[in-house]
Amino acid sequence: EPEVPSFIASKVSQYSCQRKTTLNNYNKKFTDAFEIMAENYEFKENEIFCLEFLRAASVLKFLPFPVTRMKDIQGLPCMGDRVRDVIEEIIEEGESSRAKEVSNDERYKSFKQFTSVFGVGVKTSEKWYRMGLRTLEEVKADKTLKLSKMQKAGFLYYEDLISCVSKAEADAVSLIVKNTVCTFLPDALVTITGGFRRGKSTGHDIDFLITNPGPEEDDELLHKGLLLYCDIIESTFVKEQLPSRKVDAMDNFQKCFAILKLYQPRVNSNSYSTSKNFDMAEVKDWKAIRVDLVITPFEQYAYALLGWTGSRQFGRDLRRYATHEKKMILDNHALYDRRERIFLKAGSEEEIFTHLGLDYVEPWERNA
Ligand code: DCP
Ligand code: MG
Repeated sequence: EPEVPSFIASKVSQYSCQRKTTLNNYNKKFTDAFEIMAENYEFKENEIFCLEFLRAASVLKFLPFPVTRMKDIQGLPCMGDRVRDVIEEIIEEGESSRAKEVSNDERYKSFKQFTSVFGVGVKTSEKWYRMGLRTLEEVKADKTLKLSKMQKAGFLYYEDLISCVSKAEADAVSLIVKNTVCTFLPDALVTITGGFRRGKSTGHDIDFLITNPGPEEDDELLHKGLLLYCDIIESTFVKEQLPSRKVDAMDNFQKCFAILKLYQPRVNSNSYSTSKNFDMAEVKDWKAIRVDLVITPFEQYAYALLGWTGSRQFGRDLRRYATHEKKMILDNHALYDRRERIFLKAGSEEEIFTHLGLDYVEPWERNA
């Protein structure tokens, strides 16, 4: 007695770019456990095991029903032994002892704290952990540490940055960014990407893609005002270079990992403002918000939009699909057909899916 008659497990693709995954997750208790396991493997730099759990999480996010028996996952892709053990225990015991062990593990807890700071990744966490540091208080107290500019900003605005960005805040920032960009480049296109474009109601940051249609490129834009903290990474894109084959490659766009100062509406006012309210100077009337600004040449816009909309897992699977099923190489700049030895141009995301022989997947169906 299958709960959804049209659902056939053996027809589920191993690639999330061939599945439609909305934010409606019936299997959160499983996927939360998988994500803890994956994160722990990421902290141990074990990419294979990390991806195994992320792929399994992505398959269960796609299922149109909650898993209640082992029979429910029969025939599904990405259900290896390690994954099945976790599922089985959650079905029987209500929770996973492995995931629980991990979340109480000293190393995991320290890495989780360290990487919650803007500018701190696995490498820095590893270094701090080896030095015997375990908590952020210990890191802050250690005056011998040489923090990067990014990490200093991360500590300075820590409380604001760990509190989620709401959709309302994203919309407010979007207006500010659009207005500011338009004063420099009146024809520029500014698009919110990342989780908000996929329909999420909160995020850890706001991602923007900026392009200027027409011949001239503008690399001046990011070098002007508005930002509390901004680390500008210059474009390193070289024309005609082959797309990167790395699973999680950084792209070469000019970009800026910024912290924006968003003034909160005053009492009795419902509008956001970027100008300081001097009469309320004693209360903090702003919130620090993480913003990624990515500048792309117009002809790469569709590829950049697809890449920056994510989800991360959806992007990984698109690239894996291109490589293994199509003998093509995809990254955030371009799609290269290795058989024909040509770059495939695209003016929209739909065209990229068509080049890859895939059915179009809407942004809100890419929550893999
Ligand atoms: N991305 C990318 N290259 C990078 C960084 C990110 O292609 N160097 C892509 C993958 C992500 C998307 O951009 O899905 C946005 O990155 P985020 O880390 O902001 O992820 P989300 O927006 O999906 O999540 P959150 O809601 O936590 O911000
Ligand atoms: Mg984001």
